[in-house]
Amino acid sequence: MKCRTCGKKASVNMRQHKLALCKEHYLEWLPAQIERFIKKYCMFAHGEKILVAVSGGKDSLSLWDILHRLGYQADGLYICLGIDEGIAYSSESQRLSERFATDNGLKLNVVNIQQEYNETIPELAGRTQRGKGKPCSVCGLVKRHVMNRIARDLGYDVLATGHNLDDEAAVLFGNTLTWSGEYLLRQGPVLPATPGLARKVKPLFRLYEREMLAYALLRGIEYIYDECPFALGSTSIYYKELLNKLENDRPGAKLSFYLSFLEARKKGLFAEQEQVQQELHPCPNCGQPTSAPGLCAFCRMLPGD
Ligand code: Q46
Ligand code: ZN
Ligand code: ZN
Repeated sequence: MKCRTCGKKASVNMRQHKLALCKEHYLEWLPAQIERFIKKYCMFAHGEKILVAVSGGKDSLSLWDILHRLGYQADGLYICLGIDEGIAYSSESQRLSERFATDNGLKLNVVNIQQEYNETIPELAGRTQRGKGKPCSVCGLVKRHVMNRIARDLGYDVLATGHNLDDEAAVLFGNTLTWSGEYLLRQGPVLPATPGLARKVKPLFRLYEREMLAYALLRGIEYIYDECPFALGSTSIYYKELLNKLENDRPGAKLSFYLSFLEARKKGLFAEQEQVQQELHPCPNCGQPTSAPGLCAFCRMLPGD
């Protein structure tokens, strides 16, 4: 396989795009693609302050690297969840995130859940009904809350996460299996700002996981290889495997599944739902919007005085 641009030996072959590129041209092509999507989907402009949620994994660190290379003002946010599980998952991912920031002269905000809320994620999950069995639901709630809080308190215009196409297609597949209209309505590459909440964007949503892996490896980004130990056996991994089988037989199937969803929604597939959106009011404790009467789900979960 030869690079389409220069004819040298290709390092990355993308069957879904019928495109092969050498290292040098791949490292130019991928950020250019992302820049195109940022503009096409009106994610953010050059003067805006961006907060990138980094986990120490290949996607979020690569996203940060790309935004920096494209000349955007992007700071990082690392949330230390206190997950150890015998592989020092949180401390290792924090070390790699901090190292990436130092090596590139970037600003990283760090929030330690145990220091701020007195309990690690596994401890919080163990104590609450929501965390029964697996800590992921509690973890997701805490991460959303902290990301919103930091974006609001430190004056960021937009919050960017490293979700790639494989992540997004798996969530879409899950929501489609149950026809969860409310979730389908909200799922997308851009969630506009609402009172109390910053705009949320996913600049990698059209990039395959394999493409992001190739970018991280070719750029020499040091990232945490291990997945969070609690991700093992999750339904989203199962859906990713199913979609990979489909993609293998029909290159491009994953991308077209996701893009045709966005197209169908634009044409009004979920229009009726839109009118029955819930009323939101600010939580009396933290000020973030909630549909619950009284305290929001996050504040209700915290230990009482
Ligand atoms: S970090 Fe948290 Fe994930 Fe680990 S506990 Fe579950 S939700 S799997 S992205
Ligand atoms: Zn080339
Ligand atoms: Zn609250």
